[in-house]
Amino acid sequence: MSFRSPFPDVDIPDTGIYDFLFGSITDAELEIPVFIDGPSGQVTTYGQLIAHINGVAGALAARGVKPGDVVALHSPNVPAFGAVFHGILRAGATATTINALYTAEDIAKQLLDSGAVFLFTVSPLLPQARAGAEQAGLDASRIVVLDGAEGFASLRDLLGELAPAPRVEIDPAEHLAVLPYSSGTTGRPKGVMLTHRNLVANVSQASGLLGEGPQRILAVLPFFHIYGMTVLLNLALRNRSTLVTMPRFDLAEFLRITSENKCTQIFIAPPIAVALAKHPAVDEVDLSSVELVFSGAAPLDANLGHAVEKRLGCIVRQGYGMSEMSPVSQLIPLDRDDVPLDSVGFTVPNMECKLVDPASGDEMPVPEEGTSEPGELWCKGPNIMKGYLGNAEATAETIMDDGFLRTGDMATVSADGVVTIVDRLKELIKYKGYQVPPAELEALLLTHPQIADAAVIGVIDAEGEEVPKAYVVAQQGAELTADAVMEFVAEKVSPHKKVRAVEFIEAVPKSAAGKILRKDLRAREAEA
Ligand code: AYL
Repeated sequence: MSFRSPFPDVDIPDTGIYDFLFGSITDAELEIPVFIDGPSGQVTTYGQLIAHINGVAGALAARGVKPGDVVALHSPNVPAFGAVFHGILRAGATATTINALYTAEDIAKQLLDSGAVFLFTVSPLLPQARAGAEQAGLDASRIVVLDGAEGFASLRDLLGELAPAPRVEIDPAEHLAVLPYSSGTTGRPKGVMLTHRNLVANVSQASGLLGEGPQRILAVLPFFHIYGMTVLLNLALRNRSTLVTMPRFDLAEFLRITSENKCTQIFIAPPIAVALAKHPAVDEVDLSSVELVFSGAAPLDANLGHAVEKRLGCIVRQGYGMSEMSPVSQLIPLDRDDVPLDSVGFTVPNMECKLVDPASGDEMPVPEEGTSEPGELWCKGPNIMKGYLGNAEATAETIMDDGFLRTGDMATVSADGVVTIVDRLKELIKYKGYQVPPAELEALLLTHPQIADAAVIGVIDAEGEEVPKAYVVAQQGAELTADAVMEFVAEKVSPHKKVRAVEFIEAVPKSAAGKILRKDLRAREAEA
């Protein structure tokens, strides 16, 4: 038995994302600030943004980039991100956004897998971007450094060419707009194929529930991740809101920038809620402008959320989703004070969901009163990805023939449609809201000469945060310490993927087919 969104369907315009966001912009709106660079205070207006988007699209077209090509964007949150991101899409190309924390190896993997023909980066990230491009065989002449660097084209160079944006035909339902990477329910990161329609749909589905624009929004969550891309960037652009960008999180800067710019909305992942609820520095700034703190990407503790509401005098809301759903499938609407904060609220319009018993594969009943038993959440709607790039097998395991996507998360639903995420079925680990695929760490651990076997799961540390933990089987006679294992990994991975706990075991529990029995490790953890 499935359940639909309790809200009426919304209209999803049949256009590309550029026309959707800017097609009906008025002269007055062109003067509105779209970006304020947090650290410097520099302002970009909607008019300037649109000119830059078209300039980037023209410069890419002049360099031979055509519809169907993939262009990589590797940058923290700076105002230029918006111009380049939408410039790539305006040229008919597909943007693959690369995590700004990535190592050269991670960058090379994504460039190769996506087949990117150009790479946009920023000067502080140039060393790893260059090394990654070299490993992937991407020539240095195909790297653009937004803020400029000796020997590389800059954004200013591209815009100076004044090349007109090309005329491209976009079939919204087929044309790939973005290719973020996600490990999904199992394995290594895969390219998530999101079409123009997926992006237009998800902004349309979420916007009615997130209040009226325009707002002044603190944009510290990265635009390269789907949360920042849809819920911050595109939703704000659609509402003619102003985004105050921060390239990295630093509590003092975050508080100063929020306060000085009188931000009305802050989008965060749960670790920032901890700081907002507990850190003494919060009392030293005036945050009275803040009306909403919105948390997503990992479970928010309800008490923590209420502590933030009380301390800031604002409302706290939560959303849930996945890169594969563009990403939002559930959220707590701004105007609903009656929805428990440990739930993820209601299914967004135009979506249908069901709970499936993971043991039997049977669909579970939706209760007429009270709350259901937990089941795996499956979702269907216009925001569901087209599939994983070049991976029909993983696509088929994730999207069923009838269009439902398996989330790999366990949820309950109440009679009035409130969804609560209660557990994670899939192997994915979330560290501060970032994805950590255990398969990647396990493969890396196995390259250590003194490690015979290894398995990685997420565990909750003393601060209540999920962290990657490795169970390691040492080679016979090896003298291996937990610190040595953690150091070995730390040298080779992006900071969010570090192994933060190690336990030595006799053997990794495995099924007859050789699959790691993560649930046995979780049970072992629960007993400890
Ligand atoms: P990905 N509670 C519990 N788990 C969550 C939540 C939440 N509120 N949000 C995301 N997850 C987990 O692709 C869950 O396991 O996208 C899910 O399958 O990086 C996985 O993260 C997806 O990870 C919003 C705001 C969605 C943000 C997002 C983030 C999407 C993160 C909707 O309104």
